[in-house]
Amino acid sequence: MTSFTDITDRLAELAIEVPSWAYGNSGTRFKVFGSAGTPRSVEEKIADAAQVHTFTGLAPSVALHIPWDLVDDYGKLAAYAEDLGVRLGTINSNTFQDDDYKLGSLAHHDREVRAKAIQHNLDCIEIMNQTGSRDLKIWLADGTNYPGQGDIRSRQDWLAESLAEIYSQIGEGQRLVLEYKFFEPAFYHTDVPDWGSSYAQVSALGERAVVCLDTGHHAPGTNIEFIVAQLLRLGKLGSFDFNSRFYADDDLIVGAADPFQLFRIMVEVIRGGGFGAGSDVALMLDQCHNIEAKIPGQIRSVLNVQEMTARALLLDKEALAAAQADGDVLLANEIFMDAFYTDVRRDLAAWREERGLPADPMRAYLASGYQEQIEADRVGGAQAGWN
Ligand code: PSV
Ligand code: MN
Repeated sequence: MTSFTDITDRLAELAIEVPSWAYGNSGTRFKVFGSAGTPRSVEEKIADAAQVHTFTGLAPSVALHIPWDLVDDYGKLAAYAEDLGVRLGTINSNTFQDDDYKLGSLAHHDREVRAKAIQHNLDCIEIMNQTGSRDLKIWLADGTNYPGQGDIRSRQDWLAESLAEIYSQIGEGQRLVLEYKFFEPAFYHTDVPDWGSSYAQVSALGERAVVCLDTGHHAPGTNIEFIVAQLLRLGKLGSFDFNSRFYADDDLIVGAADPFQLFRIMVEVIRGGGFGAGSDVALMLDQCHNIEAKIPGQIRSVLNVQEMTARALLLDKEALAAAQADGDVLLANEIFMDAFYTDVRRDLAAWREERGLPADPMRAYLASGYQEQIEADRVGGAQAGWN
């Protein structure tokens, strides 16, 4: 049996990257609701992200999205973040918001549009050089809506060429991370729809190109933990974009829709060496809070990941391996479920207190006065959002 005291050191290795866009007004294709205290600048987004780390100790870095997080001086921004106790993480490029990208970006049929999208990614690498970020994350809205609309095979070749140009500028300690999504905004075909397509593209590039798995980007019923196991086996799982989905790319709080799925994913992450200090797998959130409070929404998210990680660490691997070797189907399942059903909340509260963190980060944040302060201070100006 594995007990909570056996896993405390490993738990301390958990680090989750939060997305800058979770603090701004973002969310759905429909109404994006404003809220009091929403950041008006990149600095204010980072200040909010730093609160999540202060109260949980779980979120030491913030991912940026370019151009949403454009500033003149990234060295200064990195220093500002450091003063608040966090660092700048993954740089997400964005080739889906300009009119030029209507029919695609890196996989577009027109070389000029591809060149523009490539240049944007090279600009992002320049930002990474200034922020000290390791990862350039590329997600493409590229695809088509109607059969016959585009040459789906040539688009793979164009995409490969574009990615190779970007990859040639990826520095020694940097990585190109390619995210996949099976539909939306393109509805007939997507140029990087699934892990296999992403894997094929990044494998052709080289060692420092890896796959990003966004949990919301799969068809209902997909066995995501199998994909995790497979990519870890192949050494190509670069990062996660964690969120919850009921239907499609819902961008809800991770662990909210299906905590059991999050548990199963974390079991495979740990099993495959993707967790902890020695691992290169980045655990990021990619969420939007449209109706819920944003900072508490992020706090709840990282706590959910922590809870399911603790349960996954509690899995009695030896007993499970023995039951599997015996072909004991029901015992193996029982051992697996025992770990999932273990309520770790009280142990985690005590574990936090031992480390000088609040036992209940949600309540501690709400009592801190930060929310009231930003609601009073941030009146006027344009609230940050998708643009
Ligand atoms: C696309 O749906 C995505 O998951 C990508 O990661 C983007 O960078 C992010 O959402 C924000 O639009
Ligand atoms: Mn994503």
